[in-house]
Amino acid sequence: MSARPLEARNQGWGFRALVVTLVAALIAAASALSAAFGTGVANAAEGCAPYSPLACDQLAVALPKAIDWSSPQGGLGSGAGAGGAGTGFTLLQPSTGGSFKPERVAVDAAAGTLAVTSTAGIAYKTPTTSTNVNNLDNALGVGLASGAGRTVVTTTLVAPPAGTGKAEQAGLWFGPTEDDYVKLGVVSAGGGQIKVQALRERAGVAAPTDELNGANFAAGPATSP
Ligand SMILES: [Ca+2]
Repeated sequence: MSARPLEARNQGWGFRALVVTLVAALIAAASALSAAFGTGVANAAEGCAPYSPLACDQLAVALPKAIDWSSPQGGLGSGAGAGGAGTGFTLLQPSTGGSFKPERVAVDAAAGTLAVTSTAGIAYKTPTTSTNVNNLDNALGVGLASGAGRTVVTTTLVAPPAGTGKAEQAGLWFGPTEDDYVKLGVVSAGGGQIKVQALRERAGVAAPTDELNGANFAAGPATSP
């Protein structure tokens, strides 16, 4: 899964701004992630835990903010050891069981894309109400300055794969924690199809009424949901 330029801008009303990101997640009942809460953002001894290995004063970005991967972006590095090109993102959604895995994030400057190879993790619900959850890796984001204003965030998903129908997904998230956020993404629906889904979680609760799903449609390079 990859994405082309991501942009956020403030339109003048709304949220006490928090974070937004490209996310890629996979629910896979068979493979529980080890809860390695010890790398990257989870290390309270460095950076701005639990949000980022970067210093706290490096998290917020000025609006309008556009991330264009065809040019150097700074922020969290990609590739093994985070030694590759900057992703443009400065933080990650704090995760109980997930972490920053830069070796699964790649910047393609020629294509102007960011590719995230997902793992079996998702922020959906909590371990007390579901299984294999609150373990999302690489939920990249940036900090937005708090204040009045409606924030608009856009991105382009390039050729979302069909997945296996186990809720593999990518898109945008916005919120302070893994238990309080809204997200908009493309989700694997099985049978070679995908769907657009909007979902909100409040205090760890994502009820059926907190979820909107579009009609299924065929995945593939020509898809433009
Ligand atoms: Ca959650």
